[in-house]
Amino acid sequence: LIDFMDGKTQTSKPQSSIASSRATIGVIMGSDSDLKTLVPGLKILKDFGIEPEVEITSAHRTPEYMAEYASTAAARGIKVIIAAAGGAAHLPGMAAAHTSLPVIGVPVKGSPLDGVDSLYSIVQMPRGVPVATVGINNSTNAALLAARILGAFDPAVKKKVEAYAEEAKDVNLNVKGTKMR
Ligand code: RP5
Repeated sequence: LIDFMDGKTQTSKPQSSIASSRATIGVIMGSDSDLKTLVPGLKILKDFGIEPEVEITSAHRTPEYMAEYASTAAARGIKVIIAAAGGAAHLPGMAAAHTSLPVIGVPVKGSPLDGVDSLYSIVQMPRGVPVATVGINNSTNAALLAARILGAFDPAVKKKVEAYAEEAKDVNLNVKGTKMR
């Protein structure tokens, strides 16, 4: 379990069983080194009042735990999974192979290939096993996309998504206005 706002992990060891929570979004990552990349997205979820379930589940180092996590997520009440990984980034795809929930992949920039390796690993899924892939390190868009999916069924979340977009519009107009002067 991760104290994500501090960007620190309490443990990176695989859990033998997954604690149940009332989370609707599962955020998983291949390593605790991915956590800092996810913090902007986690902050958005927090601002929206969405408490995610945050776990380290490596497709390579802890494959059984990764499979257990993904295959039991829907039964725990999770509606969307955000999965971040760098390098040979198999976690989002493997998670998608173990669940029918929507999976959003976040390619993490970390290797000498600057995240392009991760982007290609995540985006090039075989037909039939979709992963919605956001830009390299773009946990913000992953969180917003997850919130939009929840918002399609939850009017309170939809309102927050719309308010965020309105605020972004204002900020953008103000920035542009400043530049033009
Ligand atoms: C991937 O390998 C992880 O998602 C991480 O981005 C990358 C490097 O992991 P560490 O060596 O930093 O643990 O599986």
